[in-house]
Amino acid sequence: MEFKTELKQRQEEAEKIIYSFLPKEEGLQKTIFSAMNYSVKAPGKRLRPILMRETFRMFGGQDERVLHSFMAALECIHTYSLVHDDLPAMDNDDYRRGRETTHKVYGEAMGILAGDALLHHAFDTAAASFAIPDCNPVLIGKALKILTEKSGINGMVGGQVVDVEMEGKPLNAEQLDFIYRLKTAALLECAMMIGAVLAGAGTEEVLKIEGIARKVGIAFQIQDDILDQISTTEELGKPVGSDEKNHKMTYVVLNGLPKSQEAVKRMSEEAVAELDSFEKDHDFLKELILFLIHRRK
Ligand code: GRG
Repeated sequence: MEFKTELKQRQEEAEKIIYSFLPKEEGLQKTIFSAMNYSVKAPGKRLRPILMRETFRMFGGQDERVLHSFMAALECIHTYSLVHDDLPAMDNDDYRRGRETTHKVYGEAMGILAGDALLHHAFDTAAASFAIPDCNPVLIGKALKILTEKSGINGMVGGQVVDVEMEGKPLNAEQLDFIYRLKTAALLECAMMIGAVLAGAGTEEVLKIEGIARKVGIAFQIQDDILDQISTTEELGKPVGSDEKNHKMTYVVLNGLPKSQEAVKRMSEEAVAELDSFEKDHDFLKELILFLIHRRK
């Protein structure tokens, strides 16, 4: 099957799984359920759940029931971060994934609450997997720890804090690397590490996967910066030139476009070479990482 057809199929499968964990829009608080579902159902790439599932498969994972809970949980956390990132107090963006942002549709207070609700829903969804018959509670515990760490103060939130604090200030390469590693790469590390853990991979293997995902994540953020400069709002589904508007120092500002494009390619290829060294079946995962080098949205 052609890669793009296969990717679309996996995105559809991921969406079906994720949507099955979303709340019903009923009850007196139904506005929050509706805002959560609006945010998650906006057409995203579903990269993190797909990476999780592909890594799970690479390590020979079979029973996907627990995995599905974590795929949904991670997409809820990612979505909450986007909803909060778009708020007036942060990037103040009106469009995301080709639609009006959550706070534009539901108001700022409900935007904040929808992000909060998605974060809680994520952990509720992941923790509920302990009740799956014949599950392995030790592996679920390990996966929960990764989910918490990578999304929290030593992961995504920590990176966002430094990003916000450093706005309009000059940054050196080391500081920028710190922000990219925490703000963006941490959730990709989370995806691939949980996939590996739930499939029963060993500690050394999970550590190696973390390093691989870090490279993919940093390359992904640099490509995000590149697209913010060279793409269009129509193609991206969100405003371009947002980094300049927010006086953000990015890899592209620091190193220029050609060097940034080179870095995306180099890091992605290094990640793929390290994946190859596992000598496990990972054809789609490999193609996906290489596809991200040239992604247009
Ligand atoms: C705690 C108040 C509070 C806010 C948290 C942590 C945070 C806000 C924001 C995270 C920072 C962020 C948005 C990082 C950028 C990462 C990135 C490139 C996101 C876009 O990911 P894609 O392209 O999005 O996978 P789609 O829409 O395809 O899912």
